[in-house]
Amino acid sequence: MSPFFSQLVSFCIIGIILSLSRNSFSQGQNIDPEIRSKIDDFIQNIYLPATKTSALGLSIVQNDGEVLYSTGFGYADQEKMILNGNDTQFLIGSTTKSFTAVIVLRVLNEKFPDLGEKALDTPIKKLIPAANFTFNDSRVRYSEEGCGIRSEFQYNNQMFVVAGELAGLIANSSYDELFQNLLTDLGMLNSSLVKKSDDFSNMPFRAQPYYVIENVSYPMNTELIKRVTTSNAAGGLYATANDMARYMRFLLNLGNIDGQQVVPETVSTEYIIISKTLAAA
Ligand SMILES: *[C@@H]1O[C@H](CO)[C@@H](O)[C@H](O)[C@H]1NC(C)=O
Ligand SMILES: *[C@@H]1O[C@H](CO)[C@@H](O)[C@H](O)[C@H]1NC(C)=O
Ligand SMILES: *[C@@H]1O[C@H](CO)[C@@H](O)[C@H](O)[C@H]1NC(C)=O
Ligand SMILES: *[C@@H]1O[C@H](CO)[C@@H](O)[C@H](O)[C@H]1NC(C)=O
Ligand SMILES: *[C@@H]1O[C@H](CO)[C@@H](O)[C@H](O)[C@H]1NC(C)=O
Ligand SMILES: CC(=O)N[C@H]1CO[C@H](CO)[C@@H](O)[C@@H]1O
Repeated sequence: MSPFFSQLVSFCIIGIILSLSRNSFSQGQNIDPEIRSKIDDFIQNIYLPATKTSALGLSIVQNDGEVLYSTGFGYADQEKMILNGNDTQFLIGSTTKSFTAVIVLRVLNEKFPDLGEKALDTPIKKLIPAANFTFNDSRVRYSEEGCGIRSEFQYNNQMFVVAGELAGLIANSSYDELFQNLLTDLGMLNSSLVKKSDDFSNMPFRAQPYYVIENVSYPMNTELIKRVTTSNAAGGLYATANDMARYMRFLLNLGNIDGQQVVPETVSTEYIIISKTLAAA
């Protein structure tokens, strides 16, 4: 993990998928007040003070896709005393990678429907001759080699960036445009990728990031966040707790949200199988 990404851990969005029995609450009713007060108490009185986290967004989605709880804790900005809410934007860091995976599968399915899941095992050059990538290229050239290819799992930002670039090339578009299309289709209207042109001073709906040194938290220079724009596919998404609830509903309902099939069910199933395989590895 690069130092930049490790700094991001002090502000985060937590999404929880609860496997609660459907009969626990009546339809449309929100979270059980007793469970809610335990969660609130833990986050407010234990988690935030112990970790010096200024703000935390939480959304809880039941396994069938019903949003049980979507809320914000703490302050989006401690100095200006701006309360954190379920519409406050947070840089969600590496959770962005899961969106990149959806985008890659979506593009491959659109452009190579006949290949099906084999698209992932097809050499890139066959999918897009113009790609012409080598491991000696651009960002990869300056990375230290940690292990041989396919020999072991390694946390890796660069390959997500490459995957995002390739999805853009294959779609004759750009990663950022594909991302924006996905956000629009998912109805994640309060979320966006970081842009070089962002004027953070005019974005009170964005959480001020903090970093912690020896148990004291300091506001971070938001201009530094723009460094992530070279690696948007690995960590450039600003999202809200409400929007992350939509994303969870989309995944839990196999690509469907509000009755609209955003990616085919086959693609979603593939996504889940790959995720489970990786989690088990
Ligand atoms: C950091 O601060 C918290 C809350 O003020 C306190 O509970 C904890 O003991 C402190 N930790 C250290 C290492 O000083
Ligand atoms: C978001 O927060 C507002 C204000 O606390 C609340 O009224 C609303 O129900 C929340 N939204 C969801 C989806 O829980
Ligand atoms: C691929 O890149 C190499 C090295 O830059 C170049 O020599 C070659 O012509 C390129 N091939 C294609 C198909 O663009
Ligand atoms: C990798 O790129 C560097 C810088 O362009 C070049 O000097 C080197 O020869 C390349 N190595 C290989 C194996 O192509
Ligand atoms: C790719 O997009 C460009 C500009 O948007 C367009 O001119 C070109 O025809 C497109 N190429 C293909 C193969 O669709
Ligand atoms: C802070 C912010 O951008 N809020 C917007 C979130 O999305 C809703 C619905 O599009 C808007 O009404 C809010 O203004």
